Amino acid sequence: MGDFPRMVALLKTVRRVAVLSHINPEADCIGAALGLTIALQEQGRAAVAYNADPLPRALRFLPGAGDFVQADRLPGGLDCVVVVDSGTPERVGGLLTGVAAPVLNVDHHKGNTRFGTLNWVVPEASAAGEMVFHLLRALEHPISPPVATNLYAAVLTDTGSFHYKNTSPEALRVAAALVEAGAVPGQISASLYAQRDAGELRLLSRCLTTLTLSRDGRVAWMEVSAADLAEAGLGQDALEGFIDYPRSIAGVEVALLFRGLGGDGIRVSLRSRGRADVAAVAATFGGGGHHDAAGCRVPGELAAVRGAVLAAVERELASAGGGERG
Ligand SMILES: [Mn+2]
Repeated sequence: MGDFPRMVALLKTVRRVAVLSHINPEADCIGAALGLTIALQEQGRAAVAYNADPLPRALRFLPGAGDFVQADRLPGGLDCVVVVDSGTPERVGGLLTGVAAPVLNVDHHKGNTRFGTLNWVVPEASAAGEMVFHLLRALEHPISPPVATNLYAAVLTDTGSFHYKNTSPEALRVAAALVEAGAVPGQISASLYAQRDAGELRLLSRCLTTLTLSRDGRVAWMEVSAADLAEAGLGQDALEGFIDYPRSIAGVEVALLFRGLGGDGIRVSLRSRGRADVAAVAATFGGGGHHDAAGCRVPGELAAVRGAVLAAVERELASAGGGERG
């Protein structure tokens, strides 16, 4: 439980609240942040969702997205700052710099550094959105359809559409309660997963030609260069879901996507199908995430980065045991 009761008590008293989520935002952190922001607004608080990065185009359908603020610094005079889905203060960019108000840390990353004034960290939670649901229940705040839509999008995406191991009974109970509160699963899934640009699929077809498997078939990876993205006229969020293809191959235990950042190193996304802890692999390169889904940014050229990361994946698979080569 940690500081949960004190967090609830504090949230009942505050007026001006900033709700922060992590850089390179995705639907869990944005859904959790917008859901909480809207609920606080419904209670008459002056709540605003801030992020150091822009809102991905694909998430603009979420209720409250129009009031989302991209900023480098927070305004003064805040009563509290809530940070969702972020394991370290650096994850919110520079937004916590110079903040005097109490910081409420609401997160489900196992490695969370408990950087808040009050910390509520639940690694078993499927999504930050699931945690915000429980927070609103504790605040006795009835969940409105706009809030339910945001929190459902958060749970849906962080469980990989209820495919991943974190699809717990609790995740499904919360999802059911959110549907009862007005979230419409078909509409939300269509908004998240059926709004692709044809250019994204052309980029995917190109990316699939780089698909490579390790000799034992347990590791599969694909690559995309900054030039590929630029040529397609697409941003990083065009790559959403690409990693599901190598991950879907029978026998694959770890899937990776290497993306060139044009002189800024290589961004590596990692997915495990259960045995390997890819968060541990990402952590050795300064990244983070969850047991089954993690990422890191590694300086250097693609070939060198790929070699180093694949070696670390092999070590992790070896130490995880249970396989033929255990
Ligand atoms: Mn999350």
